[in-house]
Amino acid sequence: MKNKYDPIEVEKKWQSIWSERQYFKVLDESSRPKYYCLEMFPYPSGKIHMGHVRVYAIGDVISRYKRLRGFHVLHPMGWDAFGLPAENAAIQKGVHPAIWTIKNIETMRKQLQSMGLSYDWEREVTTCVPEYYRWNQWFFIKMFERGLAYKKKSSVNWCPSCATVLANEQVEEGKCWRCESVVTQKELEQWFFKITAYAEQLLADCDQLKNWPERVLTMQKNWIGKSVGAEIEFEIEGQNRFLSVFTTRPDTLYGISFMSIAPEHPLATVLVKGTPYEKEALSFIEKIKSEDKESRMSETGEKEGVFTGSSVIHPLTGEKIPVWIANFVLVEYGTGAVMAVPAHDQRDFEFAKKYGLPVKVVIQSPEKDIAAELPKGAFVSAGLLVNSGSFNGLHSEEAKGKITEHLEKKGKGKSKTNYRLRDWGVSRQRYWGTPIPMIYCDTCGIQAVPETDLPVLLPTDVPFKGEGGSPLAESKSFLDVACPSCGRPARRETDTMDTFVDSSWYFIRYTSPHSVDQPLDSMNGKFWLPVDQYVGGIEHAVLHLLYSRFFTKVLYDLGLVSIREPFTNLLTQGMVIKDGAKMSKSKGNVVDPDYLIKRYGADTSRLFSLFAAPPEKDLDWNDQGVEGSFRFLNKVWNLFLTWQTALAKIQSEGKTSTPEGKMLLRKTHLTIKKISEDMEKDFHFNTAVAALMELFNSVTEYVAVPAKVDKALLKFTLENFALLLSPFAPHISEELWENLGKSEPIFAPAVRYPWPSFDSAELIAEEMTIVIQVNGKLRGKLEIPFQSEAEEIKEMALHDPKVREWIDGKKIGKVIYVEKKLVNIVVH
Ligand code: ANZ
Ligand code: ZN
Repeated sequence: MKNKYDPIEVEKKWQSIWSERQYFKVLDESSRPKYYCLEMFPYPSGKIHMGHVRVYAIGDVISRYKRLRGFHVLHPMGWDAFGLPAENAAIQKGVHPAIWTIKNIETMRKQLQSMGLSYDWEREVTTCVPEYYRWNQWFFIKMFERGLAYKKKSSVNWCPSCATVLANEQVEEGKCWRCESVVTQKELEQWFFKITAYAEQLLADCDQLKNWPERVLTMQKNWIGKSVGAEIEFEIEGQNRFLSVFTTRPDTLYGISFMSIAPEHPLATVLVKGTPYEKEALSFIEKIKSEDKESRMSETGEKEGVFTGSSVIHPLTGEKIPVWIANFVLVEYGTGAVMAVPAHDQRDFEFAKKYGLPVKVVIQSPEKDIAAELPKGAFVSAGLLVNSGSFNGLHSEEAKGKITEHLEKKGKGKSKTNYRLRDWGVSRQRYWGTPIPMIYCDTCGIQAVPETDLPVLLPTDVPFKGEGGSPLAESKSFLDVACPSCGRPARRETDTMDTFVDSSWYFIRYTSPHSVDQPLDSMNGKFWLPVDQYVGGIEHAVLHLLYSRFFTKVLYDLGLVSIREPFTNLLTQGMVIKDGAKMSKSKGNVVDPDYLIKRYGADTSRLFSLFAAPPEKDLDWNDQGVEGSFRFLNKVWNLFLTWQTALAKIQSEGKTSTPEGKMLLRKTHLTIKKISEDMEKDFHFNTAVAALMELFNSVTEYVAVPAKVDKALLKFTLENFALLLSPFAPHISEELWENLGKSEPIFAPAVRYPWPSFDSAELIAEEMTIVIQVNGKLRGKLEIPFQSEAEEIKEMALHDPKVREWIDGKKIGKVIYVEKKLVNIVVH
């Protein structure tokens, strides 16, 4: 062991040993229990940042710990390699996206390797290579065949000056990122995945995800947004047509004072036709259509509308109800039309106030007079029905069912469940993504590319101008193809897939990364899936995690996997914060991991990021903290160094005779217990590291008088120390371990499972004697376990029968406990 801790040297040494001996290469079979630990793979932007260091350190601790516990651990890494930045770089700098991406991957792979992460690099998956994306295409075709991939018109962001479709990320405050023209909406035929067909399963199976953060489950459930209610038909006056609405409050049916429909509703233009309101209404429709949906829907947004000039007939009372067009009604949700009940819905209330429409109370609160409260706003809670004909007096909940039943009998309505979830639009008018494997033939229509012709390769002869439509349409060699049915000239689809498709199944591909003729080997899938522990950012709480769940269910139905849920446990790590803000280039508060690793080493960087906060909380960066972790590892190094020679020939032993030795032994077992528990439960790595630091302090105290040291015990303690430290700071731990005379490294994939176990007998230390005094006079004694807590000891003292004779009937004042010595009870 060198005299001075040199992390660079130690880390280089152990990284090459691990990799030369292929310690982390993992076979697809084992007699041991499997454990699949996965961190979300990165986009190859070119450089890792502290967020990466954090998430990959977390995943590595878990993987290494599980390995030491005897699990057969799959811990892979790859690249989410398609996407916009590569294409933007091509437009701006003229580098081909493939070259840019591969170069970035190479840099980032080196950076990750310098962190000493225990990946099986032979399983590396890169999504932008044909060997991977051909399976995206294959899944697409399978889904197309089952009606799960389909085409429909939908609006996209359009820059009129670049004449190009823009991704949402390319729209900055409503303007084009390149030319700053105002972005408009354009209707295009686009491909969709029918995720809505799985809405109910995706919702119901949330119950199985017991080890997902509640917050993520709530976001998923809200995103799916199940609403139970009724669809009700309203006859349009004077026409032989019906306007259908979706409502979650059929109990308020008697409180309708108008109808509101979306500007995009197909009946909107029909209803205004020939009425005096036609002109005003049509210009309103045009105006609203161009507005941003989010602000239209927001609670605080201004409610606006126009009267159509038409009315519908109330299905139960026969009253005439005016129909309005309103900006806050969305055409995609429900039926795109709403029965407005201003007394009991806040948006309808604001709308009614603004346009002077009537407000009718039909739900009465048992506590207060709703009519009197109305000026404050709508009464949206449940209550008892009033002004509702034969339904008066019923409670809202009961009335919902009764009224729906009644409407159903009359053929005017039925119960209905709606989901907020929309189908997943996967078409992108971009180059750097998976080509959608479809062909258009004038004679035969839309055809899937025959499976034998996969992959449909991305052409290389495409100019990157950032103008015009889909870049793929510029490549004649790509575009022209023979129709697979009739052989006549046909055209290829030029859209590419949303890159979320790539990341929806990469965790499955890791089980069979080299499979050539199928997306995965089913035996491997059976062995490894599901992922036991997934680690990633909360920003993926909805899209990525929902799409992955959807893909898993589709693949299950295709008979490709035997799991219905991909991730058993989910850990969402917090952000890395500095000076009160998330680290980012624009804030100028970034800490460069490369610098950190060169200056302090990977072990210090890992240790700090694990120690500074529990994984799921934000981590506040501070440079002193890094220094502190570095100093700690230095002290550890020096202690081992000091004892190296003295311990060289000693056989370690977990028992001893001196009281000091016993205390240290107990501390060691307590630390093993504490850290093992922290690892198993909620991954409290920060407290685990703190416990290690405490153990270190105990060792330092113990060796302060070298003559009294029991060397066999010290060796035992140091061995355990190195093992306990190893998931967090693996390189230095291997070095310390080796210097204790161990020939086999800690992480050798061994038959032994080196994680230490604690001896509960050692935890129950010998008893200690505590003297009990009452007002300073000796009145009793306690023989109690050594590690009893202060509160517990005071309680026992107060209940001791001998002591009770002196304190019963008196007023008890202070109870003072002097550590491990005495309790003094003050009575008056
Ligand atoms: C009458 C009513 C009375 C409503 C009342 C609410 C309270 P969720 O829970 O989100 O499903 N709604 C229906 N379709 C809509 C659309 N396309 N755009 C905007 N709003 C729409 O909400 C369902 C409720 O939202 C429905 O129930 C409808 O208003 C409105 F006291 O109908 B309700
Ligand atoms: Zn054809």
